[in-house]
Amino acid sequence: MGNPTLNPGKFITVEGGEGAGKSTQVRLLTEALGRVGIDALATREPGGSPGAEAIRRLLLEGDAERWDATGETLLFFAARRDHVARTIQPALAAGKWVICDRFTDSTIAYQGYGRGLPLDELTALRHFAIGDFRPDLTLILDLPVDQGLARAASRSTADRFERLDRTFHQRLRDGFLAIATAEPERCAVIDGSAEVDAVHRAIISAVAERLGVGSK
Ligand code: Z5A
Repeated sequence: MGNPTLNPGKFITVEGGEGAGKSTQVRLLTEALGRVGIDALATREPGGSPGAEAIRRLLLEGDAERWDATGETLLFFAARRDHVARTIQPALAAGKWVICDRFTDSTIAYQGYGRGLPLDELTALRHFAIGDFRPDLTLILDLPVDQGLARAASRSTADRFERLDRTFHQRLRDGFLAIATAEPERCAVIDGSAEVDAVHRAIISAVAERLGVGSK
C-alpha cells in the first residue's frame, strides 16, 4: 500500500480513549474543511467499508472475553486492510481528504498498552496489513480517564471495551501520550477536556499549522 504523501488528499486520524469526543470532532472538522472548499470524507474504525463494518459487529458485540487479545488484533487489522484498500486510498487518490475516527494508534494503545501485546509484534503486523501507509496528521484527544468514562456512560450502554476496568483506561491514556511523544511530527495532542467549541478551535489550529489550511 502506498504512502499518503504520494496522494493529493490528506489523511487525518483522530484518536483518544473513551468519551474523548472523537466522533464529535471528526464531524466538526469535516464540516469546517468543507467550508474552505476541501472535499473531506469522514470515516471510522473499526469499520468504514462494507467488509470492515461486518468485522466491527464481531468485535463490538458480545462478552468482554469473546476474543483474546491476539484474535481481536487480527480482526482489527483485517478490517483496517479492507478499509484502507476500499475506502481510504481511493478517496485520497481522488483528491479528497479523509478524516478517520480511530486508526492504527488505537490498536497500539488498546491491544498493546491496554491488553499487553508486544509493541514490536503489533508494529510487524501493521506492516503486514497496510505496509508503510500512515496518516499525514494524528490528533490525539487527551483528557482524564474519569471525565471520558463519565461522558461515555451518559451516552450509551457499554460495549465490550467500555466494560474494561479503570486501570486499563489509564494505560490507554498513557499509551496514546507515549505514541505522541515518539512521533511528534505526525501527532498533535489536543486538550479534550475543554468545551466542544474550544477543542474544535484547537484542532483547526493544529490542522492549519501542520497541513497549511485555514477555516471560515
Ligand atoms: N478499538 C480497539 O480496541 N482497537 C482498535 O484498533 C480500534 C478500536 C480501531 C470502538 O468503539 C472500540 O474499539 C473502542 C476502541 C476499540 N472502544 N470502546 N469503547 P466505538 O467506535 O463504538 O466507540 P469509541 O471510538 O470508543 O467512541 P467513544 O469513545 O465512546 O466516543 P467518542 O467518539 O470519543 O466521543 P463522542 O461520541 O464524540 O462523545 C461522547 C459523549 O461526550 C457524547 O455524549 C458527546 O456529546 C459528549 N462530548 C463530546 N465532546 C465533549 C466535550 N468537549 N465536552 C463535553 N461533552 C462532550
